[in-house]
Amino acid sequence: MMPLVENDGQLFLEPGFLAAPEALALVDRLTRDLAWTEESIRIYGKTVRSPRLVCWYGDQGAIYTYSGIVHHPLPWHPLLADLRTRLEETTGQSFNGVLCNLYRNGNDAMGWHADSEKELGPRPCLASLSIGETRVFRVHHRKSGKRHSIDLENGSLIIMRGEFQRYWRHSVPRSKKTTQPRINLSFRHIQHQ
Ligand SMILES: O=C(O)CCC(=O)C(=O)O
Repeated sequence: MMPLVENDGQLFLEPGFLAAPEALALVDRLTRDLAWTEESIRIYGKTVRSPRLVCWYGDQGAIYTYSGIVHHPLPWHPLLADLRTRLEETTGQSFNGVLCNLYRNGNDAMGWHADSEKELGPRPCLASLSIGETRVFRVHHRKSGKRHSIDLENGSLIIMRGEFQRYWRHSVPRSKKTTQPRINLSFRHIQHQ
């Protein structure tokens, strides 16, 4: 795996974690099978539609609150369960939930944030798999201002771990030229409190 960030947390990239045909077949199946939801979020006192579809699958009890909404896990879809096993073997970490994001086209996006909810613990390891259309993943160091832009291609895997969520923020900007969908599956471990 290629280290792209090595200070104040780590970010690793493996571009071909899934072979392209498998990854594209997964986009089709998961687009049809998963319980995609459009959520509303409050920004500066206004309620707006979140610019992507989401769902949360996981072990019973892996309850995750993000964007101010409590998410109870849906039971594992067999394809997500299979990916979890493969990612646990690759990373040596255990995951009890997966946040699924569907970017329907280039108008869907994710704003700057860190995955720093308290139930992920202080130094979470996240395994984040991208399938479908290539999108840019940006990272930005809160103190030094250092930035990286990474093309996340169909089948690519990134691992974020250590202090990464504390020091770095990340985003997926809108992309005018993108018309095709992309799914991101980020496997996480909810600590029970
Ligand atoms: O789509 C991506 O690659 C990033 C998703 C993300 O930042 C998140 O789910 O917190």
